[in-house]
Amino acid sequence: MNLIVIGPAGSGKSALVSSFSQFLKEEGYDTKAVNLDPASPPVYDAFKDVREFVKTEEVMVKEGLGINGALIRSMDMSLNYIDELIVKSDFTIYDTPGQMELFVYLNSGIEIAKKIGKSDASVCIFVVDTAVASTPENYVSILAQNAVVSLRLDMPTLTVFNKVDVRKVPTIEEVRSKIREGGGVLSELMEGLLDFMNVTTARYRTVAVSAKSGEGLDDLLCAVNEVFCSCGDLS
Ligand SMILES: Nc1nc2c(ncn2[C@@H]2O[C@H](COP(=O)(O)OP(=O)(O)O)[C@@H](O)[C@H]2O)c(=O)[nH]1
Ligand SMILES: [Mg+2]
Repeated sequence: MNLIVIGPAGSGKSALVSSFSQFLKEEGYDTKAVNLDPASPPVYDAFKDVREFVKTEEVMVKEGLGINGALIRSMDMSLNYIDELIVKSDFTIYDTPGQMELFVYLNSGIEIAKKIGKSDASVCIFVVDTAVASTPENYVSILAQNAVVSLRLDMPTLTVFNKVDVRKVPTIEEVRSKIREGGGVLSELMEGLLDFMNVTTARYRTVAVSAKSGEGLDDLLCAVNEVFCSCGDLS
């Protein structure tokens, strides 16, 4: 099975790849971590690393590009090596670039996701920093972003709230009642955006983890299995 870890910069994608792959190994699964971020060396033991082929800092120098141009160029170049970066194991966990826009909005990012998706049963783990989801405005924005990721990557997507060692995840009822308290035009918009939840897994359950303390990783494994079962990919 493939797990593609995606999410806003700093949400803890790489930290989660590290702790979840460690957790799965300890559970006895053959688990491999793959780094698909050409701009950052992995903070875990990567079985494959896109930086063996493409390093963003070198692209900047060689092609005389600024950081944004070099990131885009690096993604396009990474696509040429994707066949060498896909590995089969019980769980292969793919870490993606810090800036999720690179993966979600660039054609090369989408092509990479498609190639991974074709190689085995795949699920996207959308990682959210719980602190960022703590206001109703931000919570609904995150749900909307999550829906965009599912649509763009055409893959089942699991919403995972990270860093719960720092802050508790608000319940959907708490978010809804805060929106209603707020009143006004924006609260109508926000309540409408809450419907995005229906196209995300936050609708079924909240997966709350801490990549730092390891809390909730067992529940994340259950949630991953549930996604595969509901998609009919797990016999
Ligand atoms: N407290 C806490 N910090 C975390 C957790 N996960 C990641 N971080 C920190 O958040 C920052 C960004 O993490 P990183 O994995 O690099 O994020 P990425 O850009 O999404 O790959 C780092 O300073 C991590 O140490 C967590 O579960 N709890
Ligand atoms: Mg990272």
